[in-house]
Amino acid sequence: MRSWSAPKVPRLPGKARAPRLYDTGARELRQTEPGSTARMYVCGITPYDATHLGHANTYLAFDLLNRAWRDAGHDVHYTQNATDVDDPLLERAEQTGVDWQGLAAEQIELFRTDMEALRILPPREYVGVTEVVGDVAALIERLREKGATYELDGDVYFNVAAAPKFGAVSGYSEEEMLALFGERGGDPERPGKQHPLDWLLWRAERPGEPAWDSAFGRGRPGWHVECTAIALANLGSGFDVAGGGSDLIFPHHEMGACEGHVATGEWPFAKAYVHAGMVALDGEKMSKSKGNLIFVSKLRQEIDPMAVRLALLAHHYRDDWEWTPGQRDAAEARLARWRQATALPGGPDGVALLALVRDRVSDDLDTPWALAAVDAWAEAALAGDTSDPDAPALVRATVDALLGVEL
Ligand code: 5CA
Ligand code: ZN
Repeated sequence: MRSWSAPKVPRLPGKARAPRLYDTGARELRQTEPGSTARMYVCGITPYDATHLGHANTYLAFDLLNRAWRDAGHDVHYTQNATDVDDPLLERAEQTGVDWQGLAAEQIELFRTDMEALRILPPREYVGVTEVVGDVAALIERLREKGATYELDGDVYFNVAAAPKFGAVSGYSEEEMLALFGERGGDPERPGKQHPLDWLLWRAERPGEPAWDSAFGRGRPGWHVECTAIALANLGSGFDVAGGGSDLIFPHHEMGACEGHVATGEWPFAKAYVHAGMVALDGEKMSKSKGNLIFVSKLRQEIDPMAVRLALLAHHYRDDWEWTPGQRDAAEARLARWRQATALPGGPDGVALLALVRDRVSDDLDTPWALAAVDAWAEAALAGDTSDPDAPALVRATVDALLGVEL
């Protein structure tokens, strides 16, 4: 389906090194080593409610990576899905008496508008699952041919015993896995399964639910396999980064990695698994199911979208944090200060600031420090150091290209 429109990214003088990132699977910081084209898959929204600050925080993290890779001279092939058929979407449509396809289309459109306002670079392929059900079914067929699946009352399951790398992404104990699987859309207690952690690949048609024809009868794809199929079709296996929020470490990315491995025989499915922290409100993770949300669409009507971006950038992408109104005031004040400083006829050394921001961003996307460096530059400029007449333009370009903030 249609992606969204791309903001212009200024080219900066010189070249950065490719960033190093915390890889959840390796459990340490690792240098990314993309080829001339870096390949990235980021899990997209389940479109049943508007984009909240938690989503924005996650997509912003991978936007920073996208920008850092480009600054290091790489092209970036970025793919994202939208889970436009799944239980929570169908449930919400049913509760509110609206058509599920209409609800998904409307929320995806709102998401695009939010992403554009936040100047998030668009994916090359933005793929709704309903567009590629045939590809997903073909992948399940491959898994079946490898002997990794079984049927239970018409549903098709992945047999965890067929996945030699199971556990490699999260490193969680079986006890932790069982608890999280139950909380995050899994069915550890369903009778008849061969193992409680076996996961659904294909759900047979239930009355009133959307369904597609397949070699396993009419039904719809399970969650994890959609992302595996979309990533494989567009990026191939061994792509550079699979990303999402930390709530996707298990089961989603664990199970997806195993599907990719078993289907292709190649490991790793993604070279690095990278996860953004969770944004909370009133002490709990922001989530559509709990309803404790700050919507991007609402916030950006109240404050400049660049202040929304700055509020998010003030946190390290891997940290869990809680939204408070004070952060919005601080971000607005920072934006105003930066705009004021870059409107001056000169400032302190702009080349030095570019080097600092590049250095911080390429070190696991350390935006709090990058922001502090720009703050110090702006303060010095406002205090009267206007020695470098080229600095304001270069600082604007730096902040735009690397942090996505248009001053
Ligand atoms: N459609 C699936 C991924 S295939 C999904 O998780 N959709 S979602 O709408 O629930 O979340 C979209 C993205 O936002 C995911 O990467 C998720 O990890 C992230 N996310 C969800 N809630 C938060 C939160 N409170 N803070 C940070 N990121 C979040
Ligand atoms: Zn996903």
